[in-house]
Amino acid sequence: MERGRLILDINSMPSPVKNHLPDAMQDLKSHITSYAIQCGFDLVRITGADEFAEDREAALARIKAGQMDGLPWFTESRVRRGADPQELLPGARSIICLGLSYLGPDGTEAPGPGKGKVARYARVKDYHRTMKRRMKSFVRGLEESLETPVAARWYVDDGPMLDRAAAARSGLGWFGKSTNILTQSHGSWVLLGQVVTDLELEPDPPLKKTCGTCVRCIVDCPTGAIVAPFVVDNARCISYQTIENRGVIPLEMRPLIGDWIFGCDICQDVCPVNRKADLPLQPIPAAEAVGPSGQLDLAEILALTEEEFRRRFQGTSIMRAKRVGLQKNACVALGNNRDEAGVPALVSALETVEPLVRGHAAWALGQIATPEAIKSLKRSLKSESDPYVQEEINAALLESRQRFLGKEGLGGEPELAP
Ligand code: B12
Ligand code: SF4
Ligand code: SF4
Repeated sequence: MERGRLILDINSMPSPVKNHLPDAMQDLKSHITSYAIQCGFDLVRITGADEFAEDREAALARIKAGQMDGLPWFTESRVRRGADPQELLPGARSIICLGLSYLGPDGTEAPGPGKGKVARYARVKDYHRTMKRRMKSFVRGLEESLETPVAARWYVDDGPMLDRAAAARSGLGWFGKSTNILTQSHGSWVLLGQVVTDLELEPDPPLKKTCGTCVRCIVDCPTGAIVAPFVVDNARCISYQTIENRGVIPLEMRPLIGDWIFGCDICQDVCPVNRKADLPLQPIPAAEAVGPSGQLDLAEILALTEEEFRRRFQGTSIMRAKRVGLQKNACVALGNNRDEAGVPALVSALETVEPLVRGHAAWALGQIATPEAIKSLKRSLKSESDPYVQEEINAALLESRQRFLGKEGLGGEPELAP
């Protein structure tokens, strides 16, 4: 897109804007707000283009404390750049902060047997694409209505911008203790984007709202990831472990992950502000491969080839975890379900090419600990050559022995053929 500068001179303004202008800035702002809603956003607020100094310091402190460990791309230089809108768009004057709700009518029901749960935001089509498309047509439409090029850059999640900091300063919402941005109308079920522009717009004030004395999210987070109000330790968060972690899920985290196989919504599901959340006006289309209740069949996930995985999840946020990640998560969920019906799928997973999937399948079999599960672990130990997987199998056998003894009293180990 051609970039330019808009000089806000009322006399030179095009008639569509000038005509209904008692006050130029106010009118331009309401034009922008209503047009953003028309382009498919639920919330629109404006903030200035000055630095996010406090947020930068908070983010740098989080990195230093090791609380962003595991995200190698979340670097100090990225934070410094993202916290300074002038770095993102030289000459920036305003940031148009946008919120798009992804709340669906179906929600929190516990998955049936053999099923794993996907966080709500991934039950709709990849929001990056939807929001960027809507933002692009928003900026193009603005240029047309203002009859001048508008210098603008837009961000959703994957850019250096501190999305929540911009949303909070613009009054789009306020920081909840879970670190999620809460909004009055849509709760925290909003995805955030920003258009950084050289348009001079009147900033909105931040909201005066806070969480008050509530600590529900901190208490109910199963992993203790919200280590203090407004501080999430990335590595303890189920969302990180099931989406971003490219390696082994730490042993101590696995039982805490429950049946989440992509993301986690617990700190949002328990939040009282979310009880009154409105549904979106123009919803993001559903991700049919996931379904509105976000329940996926774990055995089916384990059986997917690379090509089948792509075909099924292309265009959804699930792609972020990659096939191996999703299969690793499916193993953990099956292990936590302790559902004997999951054993055949896990036994097949013990033979897959990827050591990470084999290792997590071994762990799950050790949790289920039926004679068939133990037998398959013993059998695969004989042929396994990867030291990491061998370690997982040995640990699983130890665990399964303890579980079996727990189940059967002191009756000894099951009779197992080698
Ligand atoms: C890295 C990241 C993650 C990481 C780390 C999360 C984290 N809390 O930092 C992981 C993978 C765990 C993650 C998980 C999730 N994420 Co995420 N994630 C991001 C990303 C890319 C960067 C976040 C970041 O800058 N973190 C750094 C820390 C320092 O920032 P922060 O936690 O917001 O901390 C601020 C406050 O604590 C505040 N602060 C500090 N002290 C104090 C004190 C007081 C009194 C106050 C008021 C504030 C305050 O200052 C800090 C800096 O602004 C953003 C997109 C982006 N580009 O911004 C999405 C983003 C934050 N994620 C998002 C979502 C939807 C999620 C999940 C809900 C997904 C899911 N269902 O699984 C979970 C929620 C988990 C949680 N409780 O945070 C949305 C959040 C939307 C919203 N309404 O808030 C974002 C904005 C993406 C988007 N564009 O919509 N995410
Ligand atoms: S997303 Fe889940 S694990 Fe992460 S902070 Fe929220 S409740 Fe805790
Ligand atoms: S659960 Fe309570 S403390 Fe946590 S974000 Fe919601 S209102 Fe704030």
